[in-house]
Amino acid sequence: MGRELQFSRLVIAAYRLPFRFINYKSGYRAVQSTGGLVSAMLALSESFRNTEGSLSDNKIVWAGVTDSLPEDFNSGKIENEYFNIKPVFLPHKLNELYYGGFCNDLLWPLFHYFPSYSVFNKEYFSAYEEANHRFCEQMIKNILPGDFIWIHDYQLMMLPDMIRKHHPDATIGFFLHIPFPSFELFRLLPRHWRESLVGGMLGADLIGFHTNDYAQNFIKSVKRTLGYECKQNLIYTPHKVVKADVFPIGIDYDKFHSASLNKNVVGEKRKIKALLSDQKLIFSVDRLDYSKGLLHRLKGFETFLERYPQWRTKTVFNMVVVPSRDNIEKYREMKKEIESTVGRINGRFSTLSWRPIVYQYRSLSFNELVALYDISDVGLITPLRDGMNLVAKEYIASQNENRGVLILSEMAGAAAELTEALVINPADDIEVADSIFLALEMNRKEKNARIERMQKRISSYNVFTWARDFFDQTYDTIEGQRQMRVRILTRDISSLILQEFRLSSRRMLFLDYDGTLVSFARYPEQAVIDKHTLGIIQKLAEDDSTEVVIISGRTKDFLERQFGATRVTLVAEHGYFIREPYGSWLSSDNSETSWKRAVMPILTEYVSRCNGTFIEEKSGCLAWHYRNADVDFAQLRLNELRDDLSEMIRHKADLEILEGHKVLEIKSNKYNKAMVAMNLIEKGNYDFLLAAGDDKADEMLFRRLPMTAHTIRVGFMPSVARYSVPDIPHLVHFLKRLTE
Ligand code: GDG
Repeated sequence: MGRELQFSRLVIAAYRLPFRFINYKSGYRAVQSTGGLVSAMLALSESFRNTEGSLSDNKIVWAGVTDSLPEDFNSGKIENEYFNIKPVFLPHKLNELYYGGFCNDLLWPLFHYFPSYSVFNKEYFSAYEEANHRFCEQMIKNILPGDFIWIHDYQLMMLPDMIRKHHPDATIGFFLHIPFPSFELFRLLPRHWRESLVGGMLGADLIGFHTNDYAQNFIKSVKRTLGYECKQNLIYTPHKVVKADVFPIGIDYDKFHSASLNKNVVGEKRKIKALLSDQKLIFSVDRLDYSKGLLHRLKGFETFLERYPQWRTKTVFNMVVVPSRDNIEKYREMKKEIESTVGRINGRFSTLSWRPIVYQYRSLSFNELVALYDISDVGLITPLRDGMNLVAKEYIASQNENRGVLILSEMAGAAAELTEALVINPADDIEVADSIFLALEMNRKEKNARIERMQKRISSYNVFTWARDFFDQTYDTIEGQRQMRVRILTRDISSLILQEFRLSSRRMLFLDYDGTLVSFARYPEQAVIDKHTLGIIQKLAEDDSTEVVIISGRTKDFLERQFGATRVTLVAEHGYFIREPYGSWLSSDNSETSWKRAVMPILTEYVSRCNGTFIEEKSGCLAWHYRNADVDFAQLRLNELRDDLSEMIRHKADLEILEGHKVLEIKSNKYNKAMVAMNLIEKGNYDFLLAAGDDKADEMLFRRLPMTAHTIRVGFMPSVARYSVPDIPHLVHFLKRLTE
């Protein structure tokens, strides 16, 4: 099963514990809970017990909330053969505001696309933060080196970063079990909440989602909320690279597949068959929740009875609803509405000997559940939104007689994998009705072929492969971070560079301006150098044996205003103009710039086609800035503009496109930063060279400099530089050390 486990213990944080504590007369007893995550982890823990080697403890350590555990319960050790429990006590009021409030009154409906059900309450957010803190306290008391920390779901989105602050080198994975919504929904949250949730998740090394859509929605929210650079599924935070990837949760396939042959299940099946006579059985089971589309499903079934009267009396729909949250008004109302709809449909179509819907509000035993999965002719699983939906996978796994047809909502994460199901829109009652008809009429050969294909998929990517895939990807991400960290300009490395700097007799420093010495601003003229940084540059440049070169894409007038009074060499417009210390500006390129007349209308067109963008005209170049435009829309227009310009440039061999941070420039290709720098270096006999920069133009310079040069990239993006620093303050701090 893939690579060896790399951790010595698995430590889980999830809202719900894998036990419930029940107060019997004889005292409290821990009773194993069921449900998606617990079943998955139980299966995993069982597999650990059979794993030889690497694990120091094959019990899973699990932190979760409890409010029913009595104070005098021996909280030092709560464990069974699978789990070692670390309870997180939340006072009732706090839990109400946190779990009942922020989690289930706000995040649950919002992330399931029911924004009108969402309640935005400041107290909820404070409680969420507080509860995540309490989890953090419990976790940091228990974490050991070598642990794999796996945080689960929407109740704990702030926890990864909280733990990271205490344990910077911990291995942390986060998995979201529900959908991550489109940014248009996520942005309904107040800005600070958004930043806290997304920033909190980014404390993990790997963030897992069920589908690519959810992962992409998350990445977009990161870009829009925190402005971090993202390339494919990698997110470049100031401190490390985090991966957002897709891990569709699996089930313990063999458990379901073999259970349907077990004699107790066979007994259950026989009982059901006896009740049905020759009728076909349609089956559904869900928790009571508005996301499950229960009322829409009933409407679909009613439409089926209307449109296909030949099937009346020959089908029974067994709808099982598992009690959940029915202390909440909205759920109670929904339950009433379901019951009255069932009553109405039964009243409308029943005969003396036949009732179309058998509705049950209760939970089923495992044997009953598997028997119903296997015996039913149709599995009708039609949530309006669902992160994954394990019932759909369990239904397929339990098919032994290969007689069932799965009708599955396209809004369930499972639809991305179970493509041989009849995939429907749950809100379209006619489509639901027609699919039921199709399923009932489907020939055996086709049913078998569909089931077999789906069984192949879910038996190979089961809950174990899912977890192993998640662990492996986390370690791969950490390996990637490590490779970058080798290059981080640590204090030790900078001390060595400093020593070399002091021992050298002629030095040249190339410093880019925007993104290297000064942060980006909405408009270029607003990004002026601060006194502190300028003071450091002045101090460095005072020394006759050090040449400081400010090498930038900025105009000469702008650089003159910032550094006019400083003894530095200025290179403007990527090398179009050069000014030696206190000298006058010289142009390195005298070629004509009439091409600007042809390019300008194209850029103007793109300004009007993409709101927030603007043109900057310089002497030898034109720049299209898109910093202030919508990120994704600008990316679309950027791709089009690049194509348009490339087409034009093909006929003008001496032009090139240069891409920087949120800017695209067109200039002559007869000069660039690297060429200018090499010319300057050739003029002197330098024994110390250093260059710092943050974008593609600087990369060209890094590549051309001799191997002995110290090259530093600002920000953790892939780079040819020898070292990197996370941000501008780190670089400025390093430069300051050179002056000391
Ligand atoms: C989250 C996401 C995602 C249900 N009724 C009975 C019963 N069940 C078991 C099923 C299944 C589980 O509960 C429900 O599966 P879900 O997929 O709905 O999982 P949740 O934990 O509710 O929700 C969801 C999941 O996490 C996993 O990532 O798929 O989208 O919302 O295993 O078998 N089991 C028994 N009797 C019942 O009556 N024995």
